[in-house]
Amino acid sequence: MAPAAAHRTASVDGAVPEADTAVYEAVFNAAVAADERIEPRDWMPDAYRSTLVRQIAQHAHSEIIGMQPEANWISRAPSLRRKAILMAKVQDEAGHGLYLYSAVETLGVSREELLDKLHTGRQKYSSIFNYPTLTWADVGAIGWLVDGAAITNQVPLCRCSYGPYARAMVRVCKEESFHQRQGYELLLALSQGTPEQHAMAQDAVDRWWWPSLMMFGPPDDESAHSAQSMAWKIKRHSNDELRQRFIDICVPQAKSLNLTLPDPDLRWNEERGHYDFGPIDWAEFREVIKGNGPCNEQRISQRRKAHDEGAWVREAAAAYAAKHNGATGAAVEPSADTADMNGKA
Ligand code: BYC
Repeated sequence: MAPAAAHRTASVDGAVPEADTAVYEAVFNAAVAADERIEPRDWMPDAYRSTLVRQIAQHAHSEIIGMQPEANWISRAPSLRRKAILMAKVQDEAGHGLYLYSAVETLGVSREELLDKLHTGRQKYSSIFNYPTLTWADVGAIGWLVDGAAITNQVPLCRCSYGPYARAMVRVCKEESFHQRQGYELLLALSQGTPEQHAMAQDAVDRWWWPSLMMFGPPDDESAHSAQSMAWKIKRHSNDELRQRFIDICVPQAKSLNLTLPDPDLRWNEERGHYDFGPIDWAEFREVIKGNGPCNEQRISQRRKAHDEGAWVREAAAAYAAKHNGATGAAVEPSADTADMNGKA
């Protein structure tokens, strides 16, 4: 067997003979350089693993915390059609959380541990979800701007070097694309409606614009993890590159919506081939990620409550799984009383 293939896969517990570590590392680096995917059973440096756990966990937490601001409007959606669309969107976010928690589990961390870290503030979630949804137009602004920013950030993650994360991103991006369009369409309807509706849409965009730009993370010269994550091809572009790409996409879309963006410095720069934009309030960003945003406390206490109230579902699912798998994990025949639930006669 060629050295590359022989030194790609670690033993089941991830251990390799110490003397071989340098060889395994060289094989890992060569695989990353060749744009090959790293898979769960492959040897990987501890720091690569912990960087992935940090980023994917933060991403998963963002998806499930992100359900809250929009779920706030399900009961007050202005029509049955809007309610059905919003419910589907919020359910999609729960699904994204599940794909992403599964991706982190392939790195050897249990879901219980991840949720505990979220609930105790030891892992972060996106700053954007600490802002309140004050009017119905906020649902549109979140779809257009927040999901739009998410797509801009996540499309390159479909090419992330870690296989399970990259594959989860493919489906997430398809669904985010629908979310972004529903937000745009909702804002367009408001913008073309009564003067009050137009004003409501404008107010929502004014409030969500700057926090959406902060979603991409701190400026490159303050981004602690970007250089290493890009070298490992976890991230394919820097925070500032993606932020600029998003701004360039949004400016013409805002014009088509007949809405303005709340930045007097926004103007096309012929030389750069990009829009220039005004300063971002990084002090606000730092406060929000420290836990002092408008809704941080509310989001975490709501999450803990949902988790506690869901305990009986987890217990029932575990009991059901144990009944079918047996204590050893071996497959057992379903008993008569649950056979119908398996679709077996
Ligand atoms: N919010 O070195 P940096 C969604 C932290 S869900 C909070 O640049 P990195 C949606 C960062 O963690 C959208 N914290 O970090 C859901 C680090 O702190 P630690 C979520 C942030 O990882 C429902 C420190 O700042 N998307 O779209 O290289 C409904 C230094 O940052 C933020 C993802 O999670 C922030 N905005 O780059 C609708 C995408 N930014 O960990 C929509 C995946 C930075 O050292 N994640 N920090 O304590 C990424 O692409 C990258 O993690 C980031 C940050 C670009 C976000």
